[in-house]
Amino acid sequence: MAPHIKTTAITLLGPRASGKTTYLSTLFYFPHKKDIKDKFGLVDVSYNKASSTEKLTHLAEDILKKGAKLAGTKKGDVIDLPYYPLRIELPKVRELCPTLEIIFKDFAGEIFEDLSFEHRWTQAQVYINELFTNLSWMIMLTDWQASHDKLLYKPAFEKLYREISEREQVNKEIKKLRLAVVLSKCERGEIWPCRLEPEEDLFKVRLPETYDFLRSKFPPHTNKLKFFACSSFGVLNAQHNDFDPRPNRYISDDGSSADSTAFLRDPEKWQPFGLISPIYWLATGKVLNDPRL
Ligand SMILES: Nc1nc2c(ncn2[C@@H]2O[C@H](COP(=O)(O)OP(=O)(O)OP(=O)(O)O)[C@@H](O)[C@H]2O)c(=O)[nH]1
Ligand SMILES: [Mg+2]
Repeated sequence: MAPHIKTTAITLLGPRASGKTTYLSTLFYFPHKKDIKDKFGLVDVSYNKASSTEKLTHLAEDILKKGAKLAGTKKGDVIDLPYYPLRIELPKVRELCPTLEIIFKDFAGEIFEDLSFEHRWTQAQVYINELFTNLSWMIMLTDWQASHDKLLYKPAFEKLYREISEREQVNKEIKKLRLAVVLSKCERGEIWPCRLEPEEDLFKVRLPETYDFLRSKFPPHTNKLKFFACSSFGVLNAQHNDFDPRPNRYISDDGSSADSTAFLRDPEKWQPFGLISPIYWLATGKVLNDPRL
């Protein structure tokens, strides 16, 4: 029988502005719980109000809904890396595991980028031990230009893989490591129709070098790697299937980069997509059968 509660610590990693902190704040805020209640029961995401998590929900209120600018996460000191505990109740997935207790550690994007470039590895080195304190990694990517695929993502994964295989030799626990690789901001028109089969329709097609490398090292039968798509913003009217799949996103016209200034177009229709699926798989090794979670 599946255990009733699973506790999992997750390392959240990915390049700058890939949407990691926004993902966490959306997850904590969980704006669409009433909309998915009929199918899933009242999914509850709760957290300790006194902890660092309080500021994540402010972020959802003040920045995403009202459009203030979100500052990137600072690299900071290894011992000061922010971590966020939360509990997710999934009343209607009883046959698997209805309660997840999760601790997220949010790594600044700069750290992932340090891994990509040989001359910056010494800077990354101090954080690498910290990555391995958790055996569940969620790696969030967002761009798909060939240059990112080849020069940013693949080299970072090569470096991480080398570390994983070296450490496995001396610490057998590391064989339990699982990687959820997530394409974020999937409300974008070109990729929204591909969100349901992210491995085949997004990663294989849009990020072929990174995909081939990862799959060659972590073949499907190992169940150590899975690909996901998510969007913290979602589309308008998502509950009516694809009736109005315009991105629920507004990009300010003040001339600043779209990467750092996107916010919600209609906060009343906030329906994020795919937030819980990668967490669930990391925690249990099993797939939730509805990606809206
Ligand atoms: N379109 C869209 N934009 C998003 C989404 N999630 C985040 N963003 C925007 O992406 C930008 C970067 O988001 P962050 O959450 O700060 O990214 P990060 O990965 O934490 O970045 P670092 O802290 O620098 O590593 C912000 O302007 C967000 O509003 C999404 O689901 N869709
Ligand atoms: Mg951040």
